[in-house]
Amino acid sequence: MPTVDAKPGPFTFDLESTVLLVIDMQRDFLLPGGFGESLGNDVGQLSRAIEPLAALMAAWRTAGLPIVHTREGHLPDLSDCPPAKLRRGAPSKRIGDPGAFGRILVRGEYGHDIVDELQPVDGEVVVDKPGKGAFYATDLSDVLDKFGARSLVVTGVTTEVCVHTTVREANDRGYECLVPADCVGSYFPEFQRVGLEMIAAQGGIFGWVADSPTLISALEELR
Ligand code: C5J
Repeated sequence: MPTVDAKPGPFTFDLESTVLLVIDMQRDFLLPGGFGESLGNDVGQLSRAIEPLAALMAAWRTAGLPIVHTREGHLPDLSDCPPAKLRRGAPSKRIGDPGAFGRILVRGEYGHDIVDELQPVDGEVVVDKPGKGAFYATDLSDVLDKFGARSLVVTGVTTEVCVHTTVREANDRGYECLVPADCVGSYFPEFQRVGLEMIAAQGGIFGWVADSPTLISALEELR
């Protein structure tokens, strides 16, 4: 079984039961001129994760391992968006409002979809989620059961919001989670640092943190 150097200690995983989860690498969050930037965020803090994540996904596919993507967003009639979430933020920049890439975080819109560099390939599952956590109101548990997953490599954006919520949900469900630090991103450098520290603190209270080159090397050594 491959083992990678990680914090708080080595992470060993079984190739037969490990899924790469790619959280919300959507244009609305990542593209210049889009929703994320319109909120005053520096999208460059997120886009720096694209290249390492693309390399990890390529290595994962070469190893024949499963990748599951998620997208945060809502039905066009917004019936799956709680009023409290809908009211959040400045008017004209709320979920469902027209944005530079279509209605903000609405399924089927250009901005809701995954950035070109990280598009799923045939056979990869895409889970649409209305919340921050990928398990809430989705069939992710069933999808992971079909893959026999016990360990998850969790990547994507944003580190302290949807990645963290999903890692916490997964940890409570008994999955062992590894987060490659260079494959997750936050608009806020401080949240990125602290978010990663929180995962590995207290002996790995939520999981493990490593770097993607270490993980890719572990996969390549098996070939
Ligand atoms: C946010 C996410 N930050 N995918 N969504 O609203 O982290």
